[in-house]
Amino acid sequence: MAKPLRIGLVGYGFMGRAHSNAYRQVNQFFELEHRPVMAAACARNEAKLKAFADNWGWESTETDWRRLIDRPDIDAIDIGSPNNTHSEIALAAAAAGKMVLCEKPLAMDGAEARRMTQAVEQASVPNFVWFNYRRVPAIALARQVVQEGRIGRPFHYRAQYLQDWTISPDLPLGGATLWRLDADVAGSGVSGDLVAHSIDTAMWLNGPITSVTGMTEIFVKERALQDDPSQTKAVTIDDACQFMCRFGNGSLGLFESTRYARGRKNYNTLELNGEKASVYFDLEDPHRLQYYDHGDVGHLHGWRGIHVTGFEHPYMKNWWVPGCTIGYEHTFINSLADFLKGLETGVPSAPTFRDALHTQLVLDAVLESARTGSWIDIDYAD
Ligand code: SOE
Repeated sequence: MAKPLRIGLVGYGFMGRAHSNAYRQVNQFFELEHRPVMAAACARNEAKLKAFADNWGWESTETDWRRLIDRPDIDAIDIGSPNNTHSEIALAAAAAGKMVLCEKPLAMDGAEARRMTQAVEQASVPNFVWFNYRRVPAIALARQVVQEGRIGRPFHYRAQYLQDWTISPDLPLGGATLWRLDADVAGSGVSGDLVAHSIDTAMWLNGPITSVTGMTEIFVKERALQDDPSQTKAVTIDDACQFMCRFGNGSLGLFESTRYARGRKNYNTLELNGEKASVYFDLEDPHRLQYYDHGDVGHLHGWRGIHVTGFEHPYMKNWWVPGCTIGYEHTFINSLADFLKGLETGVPSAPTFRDALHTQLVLDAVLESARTGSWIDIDYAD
C-alpha cells in the first residue's frame, strides 16, 4: 500500500491545472512508494477556487496560504502561483518543515532564489522545481546520449525559445492572466519565463555556464492594465532576450528568446555539436531526437530522426506501446514521478532549488550584461 503524501497546492491557473493533473495520474502509470493525496488547493478567489477544486478533486480549499502551511495534515506545499509569491510561501513552508515544490522560475531574482535555497537546505526539506522540459523523453534521451560520451568534446550549444502572443500593442498587462507582462509580479520577461527553461536544459546537458553577454529589448513600451483598461503602465519586462555565453567545458553557447516571433507558438529548440556527434531537438516535433553520428560509415552520414517512443527510451515504458505518443501534460507527470522516486531513494531529484538558483544567477548575469553592455562572469558560490 503506497504511503499517502498530502499535498497543498497554491494557485489554480495554467500550472495549477498541470500539477493537479500530475497528482491525479502519477500512480496510475508509475510504481511508487508514495501516493499524492490532493488534500487542499489554495487561492484568494473563493468561488473560482471552489470550482477548480471540484473539477480536479481537491479535498478541501484554503483562501490564505498561511493557513495551508499551518495545517498539520499537509506534508508538501506546491507553489503554482505568480512569481512574486514564490519566496514568501517557500520560506514559510520550509520553516514549517514541509517539502516544497515550486513552479519556474524559482524566484524574482538570484538574491531571492539564494534565500529560498538556503531556507530549504537549512530545514533539510525535500525541494523541487518544475522545469518540466527535462522530462520530455527526447530531451532526456539527449542527456543520456551526452552522458554515454557519444558527443565527444562539445563545441557549440544553441537554443531558441520563441512565441508570438504579446505582439499586439492592445494586449493589456497584469491581472490574473497577464501578470507575466508585469515586472512587479513576474520579475522579468522572456528571460525568467522562457530563457529559464533553455538555461535549465542547457546546463543539465552541457554543464555550467561561466560567463555571458546579452541584450534585451522592449518592443511595446506601455500597455493598458487588464484590471483597469483606463490606466496604463510602463512595460519593464524584457520582450526579447538574446545572449552568448561560455560553458565551463570550453564550449560556446548562443540563446535567443522572444514573444514577438510571428508564427512561433511554443518553439523551443536546442542543438549541441560535439567532435563525434550532434543532437537537435524541437518541441514542435516533440517525439523526435535528431542525432548525427560522425562514427557512421561515410556514405550513410546524415541526421537520423529517432522517434522516442520505445520501451527502451526514457519514461516511455511507463506509458503506451512503442510508437504511441505522449503530450505536454505528461512532462509534469514524469517530473512528479521523479520527485517521488527521489523521496524513495533518498537521492533528491533535480532540479532542486539549488539547481534553479544557478539558472537564476545566469539570468541575473544576462540582464546585468544587457544593462551594462559588458561580459559578466557568473559566481555560483554562496
Ligand atoms: C509562457 O507563455 C509559457 O506558458 C511559460 O510560462 C511556460 O513555462 C512554457 O512552458 C510555455 O509558455
